Amino acid sequence: MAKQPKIAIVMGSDSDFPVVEGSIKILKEFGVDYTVNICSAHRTPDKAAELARNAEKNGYDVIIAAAGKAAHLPGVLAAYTVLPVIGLPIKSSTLDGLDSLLSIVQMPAGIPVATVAINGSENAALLAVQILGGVYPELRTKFHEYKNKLAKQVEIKDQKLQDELRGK
Ligand code: RP5
Repeated sequence: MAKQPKIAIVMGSDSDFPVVEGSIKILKEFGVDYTVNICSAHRTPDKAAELARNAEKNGYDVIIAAAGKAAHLPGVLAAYTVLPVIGLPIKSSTLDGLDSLLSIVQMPAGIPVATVAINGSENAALLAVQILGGVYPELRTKFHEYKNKLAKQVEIKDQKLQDELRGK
């Protein structure tokens, strides 16, 4: 059987899960297989290294890494794998997620992490699907459909607004 697309979602803490659920929703919508694990760059550094080292061998195509505060998880995973890593900065309580964003986005040359917006979990999954679309044509087709659906939703909203403005 041909290899199926698979995404590893890794989060630094269970407290990140409410945000990560946005990624899960998108992956379900696209029918992409995924796993979700808690793994901290600071509290379980060996596990983080092992997970990233084995990700390719375990059939993953892309890693989404969610982390908050001094958010080193995406960068650490990227250090141990050649798979693309998408960093999802979690909004923290004290600095509104700016700490997470800057910790993830400012990677040194050679070890990229594709960083999405603070709490941008839908976009993290969408970007992962787009990357997979380069390898799995059926996902590219689904992405065309997804964008068409988005555009239609905007058109419906615009029509509704025009109707309201005309007092219909
Ligand atoms: C990070 O520290 C986690 O990704 C989380 O966003 C943040 C706080 O973790 P907890 O103290 O809630 O476990 O490593």
